[in-house]
Amino acid sequence: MKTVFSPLHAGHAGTMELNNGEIMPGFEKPSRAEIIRARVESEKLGPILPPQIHDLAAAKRVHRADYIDFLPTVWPAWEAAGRSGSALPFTWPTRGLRGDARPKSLDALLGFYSFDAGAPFVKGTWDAIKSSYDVALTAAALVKAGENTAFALCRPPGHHAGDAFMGGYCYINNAAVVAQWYLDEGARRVSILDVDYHHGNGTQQIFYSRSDVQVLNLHGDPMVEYPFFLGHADERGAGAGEGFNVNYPMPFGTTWEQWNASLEDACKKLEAYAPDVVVVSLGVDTFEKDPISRFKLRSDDYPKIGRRIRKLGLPTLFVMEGGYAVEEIGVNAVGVLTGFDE
Ligand code: OKP
Ligand code: ZN
Repeated sequence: MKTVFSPLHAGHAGTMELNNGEIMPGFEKPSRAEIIRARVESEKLGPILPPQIHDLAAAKRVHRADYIDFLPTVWPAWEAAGRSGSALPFTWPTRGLRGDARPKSLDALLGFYSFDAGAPFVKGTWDAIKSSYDVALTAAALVKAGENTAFALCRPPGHHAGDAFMGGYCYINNAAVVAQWYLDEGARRVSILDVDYHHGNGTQQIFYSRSDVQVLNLHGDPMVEYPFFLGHADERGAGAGEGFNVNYPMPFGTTWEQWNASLEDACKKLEAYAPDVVVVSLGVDTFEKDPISRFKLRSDDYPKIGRRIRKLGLPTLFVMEGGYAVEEIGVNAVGVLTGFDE
């Protein structure tokens, strides 16, 4: 399988995040993508291609235009204000406040366009976001052109980003962008299978009222796990989208056996939906040694995921999302891909 990768992700570096009451270096760091890229090479998965540059029209098909236009302005405005460190919000228009009146100051806009303080900006962040988007669209085009699969080695990830909000390391929802792009290119139905440990709240929000994108999500129970405020089993879609959103929240300590039962059910629902193409939001933070997650998958489980997805017999695009056990992230992510390619 071909991989699409851009070195521009590396400028999104030196970020900070609030974790357990301390400001610390971000878990979502450049070495993640570099180690996956190195493993793609050493496993001889296939060629690694640079992305083609795209305009932002495809992003604006799933995100609000004012949100997308805001993203490249953040760091220049932050720097112009004489600030350094990471540009982060500290206040949000939650219940009881005005979420409709777009404010003017940068601090207010950061809160207006986010749901948490988990999407920091440094100097290279916008170029990394844009490169991640270009990587996703370029890999999507390979599958459209006839490859049975491709790997979009995206960084930063995307599945927490919604129509007009960032959060949880995510800015542009790459999986949502390519799903919509396939529809715009003539696909009738697309399935997004999100196997990242965290619920893909952004992806769910974007497609919640629609029947042309089926969203299947396997994740830690939001009653006890980030992003906490979405991802319950009773969220099944709304209106025309009723039945096309499926959540599989699972408890801390979930092992392969239990996780695989959810995957199997999701694959059955996917097969019944019979999409033209499958987009996999590929997170490997379900791994037993992941530093911020609580599932217990092992390295030899990842090829099994790839094999099961292959059995669907559908054109499949893998889009990289999370995974923070950096030492094993290459083995685990590429394990899914080699399992698919066997
Ligand atoms: C992104 B993806 C406080 C804990 C919040 C945010 C996790 C975002 C995960 N530092 N952690 O789904 O892998
Ligand atoms: Zn995750």
